Amino acid sequence: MKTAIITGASSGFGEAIAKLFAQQGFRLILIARRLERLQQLQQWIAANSATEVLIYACDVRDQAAVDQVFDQIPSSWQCIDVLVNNAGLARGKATIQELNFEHMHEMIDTNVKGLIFVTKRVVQWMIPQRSGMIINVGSIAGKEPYLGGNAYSASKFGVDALTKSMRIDLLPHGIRVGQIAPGAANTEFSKVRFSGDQAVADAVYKGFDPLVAEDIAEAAWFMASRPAHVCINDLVIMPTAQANATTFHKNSNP
Ligand code: NDP
Ligand code: 8X3
Repeated sequence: MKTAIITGASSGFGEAIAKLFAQQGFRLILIARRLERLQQLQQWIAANSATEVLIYACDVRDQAAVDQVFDQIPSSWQCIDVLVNNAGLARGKATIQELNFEHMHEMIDTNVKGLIFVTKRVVQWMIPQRSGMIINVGSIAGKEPYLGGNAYSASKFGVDALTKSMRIDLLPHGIRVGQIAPGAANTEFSKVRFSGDQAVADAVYKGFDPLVAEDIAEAAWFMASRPAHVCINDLVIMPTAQANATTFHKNSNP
């Protein structure tokens, strides 16, 4: 049985990826801060698949907490086929002159450092087995900057760079590294970005059909189900109504 680790599994892309991978027969190690959400997901998976799930409440920004999680994972679970580095967030959309430094730290610490903390532990297990796949969730914001994107964009340009760099580092070890870079997707992302303001979050997706979490889960599954000699390096996935980071075709009478 194959094993995947998914970070940020308590909502959005991570939750949808967990459900799809479970239905495809993967056993799962799921990480996020909200334990209750992970427990609900564990129950859903138990009811809808025959696979096993381990859940760990962990803030990926906290290196010691990440190490504690990996120290607890039973040895029979340490053969990891797929790591999905999905945990991440944006906070605010202020210009650089207005940027809140707490927001900046949270984005860089989660999206860049957290990804590195988790990856460093997982590759210690993948290298001896001479196989494994890492899927990093980047963003269109990691391809093109936009007004007020500054620190979030920097973090996702960082994910783009890490993806390319890790692929070089891990090449001699037979480990595949790829990225999914989505455009606008209606998850909890905007609610988190705009401090829980649901009306502002809903307005982001008004007038067009955004991506949904399942679109990204299907892309992750496509990457993970390629034969061993194929590595999907990068998938930029947009809603049909979004041409690039800033150009949308919106219905003016939604
Ligand atoms: P959600 O807010 O729905 O999910 C984010 C997930 O990340 C949650 O499970 C959250 O769990 C977890 N997370 C956040 N911070 C931490 C942390 N410090 N430690 C552990 N887990 C954490 O948003 P999405 O599903 O949309 O976001 C997933 C990824 O996709 C992010 O990296 C995001 O930047 C990226 N993305 C999103 C796009 C979109 O438009 N939605 C487009 C492009 C990229 P918890 O709060 O329980 O810790
Ligand atoms: C999330 C998409 O365009 O809001 O990464 O940055 S965007």
